[in-house]
Amino acid sequence: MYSIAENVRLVIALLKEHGINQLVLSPGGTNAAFVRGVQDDPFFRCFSVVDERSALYFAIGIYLSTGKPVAVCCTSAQATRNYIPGLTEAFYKHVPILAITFSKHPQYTYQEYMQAPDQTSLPKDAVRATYSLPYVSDEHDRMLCERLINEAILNLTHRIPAPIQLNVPMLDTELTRDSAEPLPQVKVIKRYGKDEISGLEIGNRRVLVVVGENRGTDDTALVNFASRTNTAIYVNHLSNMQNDYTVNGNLLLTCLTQDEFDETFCPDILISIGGQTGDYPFYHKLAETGKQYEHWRVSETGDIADTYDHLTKVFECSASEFFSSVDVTGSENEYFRVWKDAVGKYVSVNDLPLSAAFVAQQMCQLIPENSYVNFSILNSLRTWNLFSFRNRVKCFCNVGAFGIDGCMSTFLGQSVMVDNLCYLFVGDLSFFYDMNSLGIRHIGNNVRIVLLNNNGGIEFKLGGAPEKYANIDRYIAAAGHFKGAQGWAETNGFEYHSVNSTDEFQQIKDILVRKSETPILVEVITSDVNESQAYCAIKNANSTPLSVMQKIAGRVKRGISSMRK
Ligand SMILES: Cc1ncc(C[n+]2csc(CCOP(=O)(O)OP(=O)(O)O)c2C)c(N)n1
Repeated sequence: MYSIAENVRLVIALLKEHGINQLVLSPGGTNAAFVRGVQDDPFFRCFSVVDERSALYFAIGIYLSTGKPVAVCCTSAQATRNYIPGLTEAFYKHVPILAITFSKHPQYTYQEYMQAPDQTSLPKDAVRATYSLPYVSDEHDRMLCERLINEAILNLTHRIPAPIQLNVPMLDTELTRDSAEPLPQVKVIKRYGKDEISGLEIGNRRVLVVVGENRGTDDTALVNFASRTNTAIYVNHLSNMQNDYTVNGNLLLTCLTQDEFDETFCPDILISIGGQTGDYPFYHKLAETGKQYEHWRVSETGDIADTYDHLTKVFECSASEFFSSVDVTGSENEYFRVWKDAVGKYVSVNDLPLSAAFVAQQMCQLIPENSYVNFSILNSLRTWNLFSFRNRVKCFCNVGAFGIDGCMSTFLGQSVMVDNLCYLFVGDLSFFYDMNSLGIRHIGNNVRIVLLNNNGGIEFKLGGAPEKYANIDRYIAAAGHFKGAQGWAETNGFEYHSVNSTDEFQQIKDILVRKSETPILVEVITSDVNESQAYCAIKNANSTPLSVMQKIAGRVKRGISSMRK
């Protein structure tokens, strides 16, 4: 019998999956739910030590004899404090002890409730990290809990062994209630070093490599890997990668239904490299699929980032090391062709109204080779990812933290260090937020700013009903704040142009790609209705009927996936 508390059940299940079976248990009430579960489970070897100070030192002794991580467990209130001396010894001795502490539900901490002191305030040289589990009320709590327990256990032996705290909150009403239900199925995350890569089985499984924000990784090993496996490489502008196996699939994913994606495009293995993708369509399709697939993350820091809730393996190495070490047997690459065929069906939409999309459609054909292109976050990036550049350019966006506060400063900092033409496509709230940066005196003549002034944040209205726009404008999209950039741009030495129609933009666009004596700012005056119409027109024109997708699907022989989420 195991406790009905889901966080306790997950801890026990994952201790078993990670092979941690040596437990030192100290008596108490709040941790009794855990103790009842492990004491009768033959997987565990339990030791009872009453005094928590002694229990921790006892656990150190077990580790010294076995070389295997040890878990200790105590109740709430003063018990955790008494782990501190032993944890301090373990910290400086590099002993991997998982201190599983229990606490009351956080609602009760600092509320003069009985036995509810803060359990997560251990000294910094007692544990390397503290993981506070949530009380599990829904599926999101459950996924967080699962990931944190995996992460805590992996952190015990990451590079240099160390003690780790895992705190489990409990409701008093659940302390004594068990259930005959077996332990839950859990997702186990494992971390591998570069020496553990060869021997991995890829076979002919469908591999989707997704390249997040990237500034010039050598893709030789990746291309070689893709040429010998059933692999497609998903990129967007921030991937800054283009080779024989890349597909810019953002428009496709924007237009596909989830069923269409699941049926035809969902991989068996997703391998992520680079930073954030900033790609919402990609995220939604991969996170919301009903299909089972494994996510393997390749990261030099070995950090556990379970972006799509499917993470099973983390490889602590560079992308080149990973792709040159994986054993590949040679496989027909039908998966890449499925993506390529679908992406090849894109339709270009004529007669877009004046909008960010219209500007992107025009400029993607014109921006010269080797230019630097910056997008302000969200809408600008989303729009540009629907188009492909004719020439090779370098793309950037502040997708680290998605602030509208510093797009222009970042862009200008970059521009002063190069001679190449540098473009920023920026919305009005982002532009005016960071308008002081236009006064930076180092700005060069290579700067081209295209300000899409649609009177507020279209982000919050896109795809919504126009009759609701006025209500959104008041405080959410923040319309009506800024009156135009001409004065400020000219004050700061910019050549300024205002554009009010598609014809005017057509007439002026060439100045953006020519050399000039000053930096240039073009302000495109548009509207929320135009923006929304343009976006929907592109989406509608490229929404492929399911029947066509199913024909494509018929050509795909899917490998049988033995994996579970
Ligand atoms: C510093 C900061 N504050 C608030 C936000 C929330 N936010 C995200 S997008 C956005 C609107 C951006 O509007 P605009 O720059 O005009 O671009 P548009 O969406 O109209 O293209 C806001 C306020 C943020 N990302 N960063």
